[in-house]
Amino acid sequence: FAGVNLLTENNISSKTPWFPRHASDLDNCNHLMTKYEPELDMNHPGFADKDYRERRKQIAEIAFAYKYGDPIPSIAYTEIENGTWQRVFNTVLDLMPKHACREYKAAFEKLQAADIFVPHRIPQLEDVSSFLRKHTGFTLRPAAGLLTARDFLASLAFRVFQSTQYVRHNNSPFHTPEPDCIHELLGHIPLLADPSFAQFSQEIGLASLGASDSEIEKLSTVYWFTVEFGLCKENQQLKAYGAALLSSIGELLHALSDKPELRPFEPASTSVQPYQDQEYQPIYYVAETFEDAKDKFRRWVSTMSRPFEVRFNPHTERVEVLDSV
Ligand code: NLE
Ligand code: FE2
Repeated sequence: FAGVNLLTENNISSKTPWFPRHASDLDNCNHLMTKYEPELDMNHPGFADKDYRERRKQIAEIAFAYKYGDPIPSIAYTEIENGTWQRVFNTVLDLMPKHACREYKAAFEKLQAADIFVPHRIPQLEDVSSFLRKHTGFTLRPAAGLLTARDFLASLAFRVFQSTQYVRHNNSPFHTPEPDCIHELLGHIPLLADPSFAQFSQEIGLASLGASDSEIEKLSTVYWFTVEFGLCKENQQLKAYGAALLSSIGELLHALSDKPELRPFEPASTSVQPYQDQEYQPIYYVAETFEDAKDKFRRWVSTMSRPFEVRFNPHTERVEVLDSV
């Protein structure tokens, strides 16, 4: 690292937004967006269901109390919750062979072999976290709901994925606009066990540390159109790798129909494409491969304005700040 100096705290301009330096600082990265709270949103399927709202509160308490280093508490999921999981799980089993990318399928099989993915019960986050740690060094933290983009992306820099633990309402198993543990588990977990994809996820996170609000907006848009809703090619055929497609049969079939518009993934234009998060997407972006998406992403990130660089030290779980060269 000739020509690169470690910066001290003082070298970072006071205009730089605060960001976590150690994985334990993620205890402060749990700010929620309130737009999907069943309590506040009349259109939420749980709005009129008092028991459902109580249950959500109970599970949210676990995330609020959670501190770095704690094991993630288990949840005794109800029969209804396990039933919702089973319905979604079985449809994923049906559609995955034809429509999911190869990396997803390979990791899915490993999760089945480890007895983590089974039809009749929702996997516990602690078991999933140990599984991921062995494959890519990713771990999970429980999150109470949809987090701000800045907090969520920051955790990825540490190979930490903040995961919800509650279950979608049993009235809407095949599509929900907000994240829930079925989305995290069936959508995100398999690819977080893939080394190339894990690396891509971490790089988005690293780019977000100390970034301006408008850059955070661009990075979360890239995240939206790749990690959440991305399509890729395999032998001339379109496959899904986006988590929100793989956890929602409704949207997966829509994405692969002739209805939406498909565009090639180009970070400069993808990052400024407005999107909505209530209904199926009208536009999807297609990556050649994860490696190609990563290369394009790296080139684009290097044009961002941040006056320093960061690297993650996995031995100390610390982010080191470096002079730009
Ligand atoms: N629409 C997805 C699903 O139903 O699983 C969740 C999206 C979370 C961003
Ligand atoms: Fe997600």
